[in-house]
Order: sequence, then structure tokens, then C-alpha cells
Amino acid sequence: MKGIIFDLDGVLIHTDELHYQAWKTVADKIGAPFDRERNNLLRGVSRMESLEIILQGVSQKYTEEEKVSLATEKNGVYRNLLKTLKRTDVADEVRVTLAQLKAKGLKLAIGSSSKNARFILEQVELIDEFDAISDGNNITNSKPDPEVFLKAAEYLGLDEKDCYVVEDAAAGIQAAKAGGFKAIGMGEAAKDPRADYKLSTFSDILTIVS
Ligand code: B16
Ligand code: MG
Repeated sequence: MKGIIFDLDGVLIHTDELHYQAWKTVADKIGAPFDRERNNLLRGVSRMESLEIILQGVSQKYTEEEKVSLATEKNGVYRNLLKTLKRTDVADEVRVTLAQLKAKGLKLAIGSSSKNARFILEQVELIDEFDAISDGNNITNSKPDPEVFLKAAEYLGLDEKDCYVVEDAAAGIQAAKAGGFKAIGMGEAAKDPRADYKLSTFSDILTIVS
């Protein structure tokens, strides 16, 4: 294996919690039921598709314009939360593991559905650790479509069969397998039977690749 493609939210950093808080603000405002279980359905899914999942809980119909406005409002709350992120929001275990993977000669990429991925990576001073970044800005179809990972492999100059994908989302594991990658599940996705490997802690990746 020559490369590893990392999902961002919920894998390298706990921005999944900030997504939850931002969507909760919008959901409470419109009276949509929203809890952590429903939030798990939003992992890896695009902003507009996430909103559609939340709106399944209300009878009111929203126009496209109103939906864009709600999604924009959520992103505003989320961006304000992201501004508080700093270097120490990435665990030492993550930084050390990434450095050790690089030292083994593996190429590292980001494969995130988020349009805020670069902003997050800059905030936490992680952006220079990656050889390529594929995110919500360079794709048409979000996970479970494999596009974001296929683009990441292309940017690395690698074949999908030579790359692992590390994911915390069911949609992400599905995308990785659809693209022909080896899937490593962590967090929620560690329970997914489609994952080829499961992490109990981030540094377990070192054992998988050795
Ligand atoms: P944004 P990932 C995904 O990131 C999140 O898991 C998902 O909850 C979010 O809706 C999506 O990014 C889009 O994010 O609104 O910032 O463009 O897990 O693929 O890194
Ligand atoms: Mg994720």
C-alpha cells in the first residue's frame, strides 16, 4: 500500500461535535427533532443533504430559497465555532501517527465532504502534513459516492487499490468500498461490517499498515 486518505470531521478532529451544535441551533429554531443519533446520519453527507435529513422530521414544506437560507445560517454558526479551533484541538496521538506514517514513505491525503476543510486544517496547523487535499469544493457527488476519494487518489498519483481510506461515517465506508479502496473504520464506522479494518484508537493505523 502506498497511500492513506483521511476523512476529516470525526477522524482527525472533533469538528463532528461542532457540526452537531450548529445543526442543533437550526433544528431547534424550526422545531425539527434532532439528537446525536440523528446527527450520526449526517456524517460525511453534504450540507444540503444533511438539511434534507433534518427536514424529514417536520411537516412544513420549505422552498429551495428557504432551504438555502437555513443551510447558510447553519454554516454561519459552524464557521463561528470553527474560528475558536487551535493547534491543541488535534490530539498529539494524531500528529505523531501522521508523522510516523510519512516516515514509512506513505503518501497522505484528505478526503472530506466539507467545503470548510482547508479552513479547519489551517486553524489547527495541520495543512502542511498532507500531500493532497480533496474536499467538498472539488466534487459534484458527496459520500456515499466515491468521487472525493477517487479525486484524492488521483491528486496523489496513486491507484485506488494502493490506498486505505480512514472514515468515521457509514456513508464514507460505503464510498471507500465503492471506489475500490481498503476501508478503515473508526468511531461510529468501527461498527460497520463493511470496514476491512477497525480502529480502537488512531495509532492502531500503524499496526494495520506495517
Ligand atoms: P460543510 P467529512 C462532512 O465532513 C461532515 O461529516 C458532514 O457532517 C458535513 O455535512 C459535510 O462534511 C459538509 O460540510 O458544511 O462544512 O461543507 O466527515 O467528510 O470530513
Ligand atoms: Mg467524518
